[in-house]
Amino acid sequence: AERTRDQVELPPPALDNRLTVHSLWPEINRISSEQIQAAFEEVGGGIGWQLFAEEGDMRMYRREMEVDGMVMDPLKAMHKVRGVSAREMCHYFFNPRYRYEWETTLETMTIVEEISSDALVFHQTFKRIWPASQRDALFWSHVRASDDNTYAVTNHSTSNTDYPPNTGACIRLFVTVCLACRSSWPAGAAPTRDNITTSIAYCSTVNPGGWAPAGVLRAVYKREYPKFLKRFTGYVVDQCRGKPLAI
Ligand code: 16C
Repeated sequence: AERTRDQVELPPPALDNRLTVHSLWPEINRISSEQIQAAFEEVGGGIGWQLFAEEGDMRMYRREMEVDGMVMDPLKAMHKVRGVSAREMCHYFFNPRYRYEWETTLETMTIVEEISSDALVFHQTFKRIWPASQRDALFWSHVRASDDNTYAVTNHSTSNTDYPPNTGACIRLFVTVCLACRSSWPAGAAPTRDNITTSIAYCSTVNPGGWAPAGVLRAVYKREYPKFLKRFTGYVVDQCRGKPLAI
């Protein structure tokens, strides 16, 4: 029973019809496609990407960018994880049931709308970074299969009249995040936990939505992004141990 439940909730291999008739669909489709394509582009020859963290197979790059004195540095991270599939990675990233177990910046998470099995709208509040005000975010999240053995989750800020920005203690921030994963295994062999490798590309752009000291912000993300990616991938490997591989 345990196995059946888990399998049923894995990201669907094709789009859910309830999503494609929703008013957000054109935006969700366009932004997800753009993000997934950009995620797999190499940073090697790209202009302005600076490596700021490296550990094992993980590499993190950022581009320094300020708009009206606010730091909006785009981030791009690459990683390789053995023993789990792209679909499993995206399952744990997308499904809110697991979020508090790996997301350490979170204070609260509310599901604002269940659009379909592959799209949700979330309101989240984050831990406060001293001396800035606390932040919250409202974003849709969509998981999809793209190419062969490729799954991706895209998160992008949206609005909702029930959750107006900047009314309480929080300043609304704006986020575009994409976790794109591609699995591979030796040609001619069947995929197993022992021979599968998943390449991960994680891209994130956060607009802080209001003033926050640049130095503090850069110091925080240099510490928090590597911490997140190591913790999240380790979490998925732990969760999948002993379970049948889901491709
Ligand atoms: O992608 C991640 N998580 C997803 C599910 O939650 C989702 C979330 C996106 C929100 C990303 C913005 C996080 C802002 C956190 C601010 C508080 C940090 C507290 C630090 C502890 C004391 O897509 C994984 C997200 C990993 C986030 C790493 C931290 C990035 C900080 C960026 C700077 C934010 C500016 C805040 C202005 C005060």
